[in-house]
Amino acid sequence: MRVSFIRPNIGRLVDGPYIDEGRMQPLTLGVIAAYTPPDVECVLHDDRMEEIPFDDPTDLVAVTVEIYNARRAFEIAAEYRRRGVPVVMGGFHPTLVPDECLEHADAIVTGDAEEVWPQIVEDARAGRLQRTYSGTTGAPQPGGRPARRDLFKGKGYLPVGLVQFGRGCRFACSFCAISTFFNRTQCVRPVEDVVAEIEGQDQKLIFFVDDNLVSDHERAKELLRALIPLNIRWVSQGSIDMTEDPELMDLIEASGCQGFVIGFESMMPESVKSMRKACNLSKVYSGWDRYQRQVDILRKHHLQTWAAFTLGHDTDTLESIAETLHFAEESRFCFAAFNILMPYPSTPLYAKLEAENRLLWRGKWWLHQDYRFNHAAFIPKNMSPDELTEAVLRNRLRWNSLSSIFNRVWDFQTHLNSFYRLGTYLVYNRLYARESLTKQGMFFGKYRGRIPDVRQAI
Ligand code: B12
Ligand code: SF4
Repeated sequence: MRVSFIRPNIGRLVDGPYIDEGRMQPLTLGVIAAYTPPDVECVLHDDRMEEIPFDDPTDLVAVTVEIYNARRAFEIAAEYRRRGVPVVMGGFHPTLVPDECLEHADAIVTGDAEEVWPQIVEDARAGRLQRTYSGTTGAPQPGGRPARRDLFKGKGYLPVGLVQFGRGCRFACSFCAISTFFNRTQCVRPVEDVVAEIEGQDQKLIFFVDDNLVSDHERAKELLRALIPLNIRWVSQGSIDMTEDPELMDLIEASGCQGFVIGFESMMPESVKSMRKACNLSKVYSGWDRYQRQVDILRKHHLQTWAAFTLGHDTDTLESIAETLHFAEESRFCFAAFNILMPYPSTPLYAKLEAENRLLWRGKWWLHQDYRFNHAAFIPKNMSPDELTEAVLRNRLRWNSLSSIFNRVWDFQTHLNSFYRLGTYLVYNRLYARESLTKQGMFFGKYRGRIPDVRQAI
């Protein structure tokens, strides 16, 4: 028996792929493959840079689906089902919007795959696939099975090893799909399993794909103590409240951390309150400069921060969005993501906007043929949807300009602290700049025509 694992891209040109330059190993599929019965052959197709060989013989297709690639995932599923091959979908989208995915798949899996996947393969083998399988949401990779990284070889992924310590997060930000999916909890693996999985790789840089590595400070400390002897460099995602725990910050630095993706979201305390982002409402620092003091702590520990912002909250204005750019430049962040606030189904934000009749694209922007990546999908309070799209794009264009990259590099605590950090700053800033501008305005799914040039847009 052969199972084909598919990672869909956001979209695809009719005459070739949109090449995703920032592509990372699809850890999700490597993990599910590891729980496949050993007599089954596993193959991996990554739509981000390869043609999918629809005519190659295969017995079962497993597609991982997020909201951004749902339209493309449904197109891929239709190709296989037309050829009589059953398709199973799993991931965030099938869990949060199951009925929609059931229209395009033979079976869907909600929650985690590890416990239910072996049964699904056996059911497919016996020709008795059920329509829905419910996985629990617990600690990743029970039994300590490492991901099937052999499937990633030769595909041209970035030289970064992806590893997961835990899933979920204890906070309940109103726009975030994580807190719905994991019900405001975080489940972590035994530290020794994580260490063994890192030791089994030849990567020098590890990306912990946790939603919030420091959701629980004490658990995080256990992991960090075990990382010190490994002498690795690592990056992850984490909440800014980490800066209020000096022991945690010392361990983060000592264990080889290069930086975190941190959700600052907004400069406006009212916006932060309205989105219920408790981790950003500091217990220690108050006043307009609270973020500044926290940023200084990150810099003191030489961390190269990737700051993430969600723009378009009800208290945001065009001025406050411009102010976000100013803050990010002043803070000399290494990278920044200026994201339009997106209504993800099943979140409190989505329910609120739906109740107020403010959703655009009939509430299903991810399926609409005219919706484009990084465009507003709801009616903001203090500006029009187009004004929001343009204001966020303006920040992104300015941030990715050569002059901004040049001005931000002058920080001896972070980017100029070592040749390695300077190299990271220069190489990845150019790569992410290209990547973020190429994706801007992409249509979802298969698209015939030219991709709009965003630089003309404003
Ligand atoms: C790492 C990561 C990234 C990495 C990419 C990694 C890669 N391999 O390419 C980076 C940082 C580049 C990234 C980018 C983006 N990401 Co991202 N990412 C993640 C993150 C944190 C972890 C994913 C992961 O590797 N998990 C580890 C694996 C082992 O677990 P898993 O994916 O959870 O899968 C388990 C189950 O879901 C299930 N399952 C999943 N797929 C399937 C398939 C089958 C067949 C079965 C049976 C089961 C199954 O079983 C798995 C094992 O238990 C997730 C959050 C999360 N917790 O998943 C967000 C997440 C998937 N990302 C998200 C988003 C929005 C994005 C961006 C669009 C952000 C942006 N605005 O630019 C971009 C672009 C994404 C794209 N499609 O191009 C959202 C998607 C929201 C949604 N409702 O779908 C998530 C959920 C984060 C969030 N805060 O909401 N991301
Ligand atoms: S802290 Fe981050 S991961 Fe946790 S709920 Fe808020 S946005 Fe989601």
